Amino acid sequence: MAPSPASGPPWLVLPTYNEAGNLEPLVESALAKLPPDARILVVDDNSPDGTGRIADHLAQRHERVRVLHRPRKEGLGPAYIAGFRVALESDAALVLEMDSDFSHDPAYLPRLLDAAARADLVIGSRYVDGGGVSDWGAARRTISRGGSAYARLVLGLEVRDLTGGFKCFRREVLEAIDLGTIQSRGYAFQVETTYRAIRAGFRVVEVPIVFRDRRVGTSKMGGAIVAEAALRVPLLRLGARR
Ligand SMILES: Nc1nc2c(ncn2[C@@H]2O[C@H](COP(=O)(O)OP(=O)(O)OP(=O)(O)O)[C@@H](O)[C@H]2O)c(=O)[nH]1
Ligand SMILES: [Mg+2]
Repeated sequence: MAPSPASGPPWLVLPTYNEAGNLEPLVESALAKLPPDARILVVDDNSPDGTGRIADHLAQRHERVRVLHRPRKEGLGPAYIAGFRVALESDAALVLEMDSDFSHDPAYLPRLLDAAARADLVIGSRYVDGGGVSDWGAARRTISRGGSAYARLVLGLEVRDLTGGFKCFRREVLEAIDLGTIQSRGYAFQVETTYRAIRAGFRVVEVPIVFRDRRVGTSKMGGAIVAEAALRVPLLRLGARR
């Protein structure tokens, strides 16, 4: 493995599928919150609503914005892995991930970056003091909280928010966790990356965030994604035993 640069810019990876109404204000807002050398990489899976074209316009306007176009929707996991690879092939020292629908407020980006000075993986967490969820009804809250508690129990972890997708990885973590063998596509992807990082001995810190409902557009969350997470979590545990 090539030696890692001791320093380099942060890269923010934004997965998009039909986020035409969110992407431009989100990118502008993130650019304003990130340090001047940061890069943003939009990973679009050929969104039918033209999100990919909006991303291309943003890349023309801002030198700091790049776009990775993928041919078809394959889920969050494969999109993130492809984006992480581009950031690692470049000069990223830190790789941030967040949803592209304003559920994750770009105002928290500096908080995640600050915490990365004392951790290898920072998680923007709904389930630590000061964190929370606004807008959600009882059913969605229960699924999310229950999902994190279930994964924590099965995997024997102390992390409170295992399914959230607002995270900052130090380059060394992504280099160590063997991205090529990750098969999770939905929420399970978030659980799997954190589990692998902890098993590899990296230090994880949670910082509080308040999660809001998406600003516009429709959710891609569904029963299949929840079922995948429920089934994959015990498989992760079994895989680690072997
Ligand atoms: N590139 C890519 N992005 C995806 C895919 N599925 C979801 N996303 C993006 O991943 C982020 C999270 O997906 P959401 O649909 O918001 O799912 P969610 O946040 O679990 O559900 P809501 O809370 O209802 O919004 C959003 O930015 C989506 O556009 C995919 O298959 N490919
Ligand atoms: Mg969302």
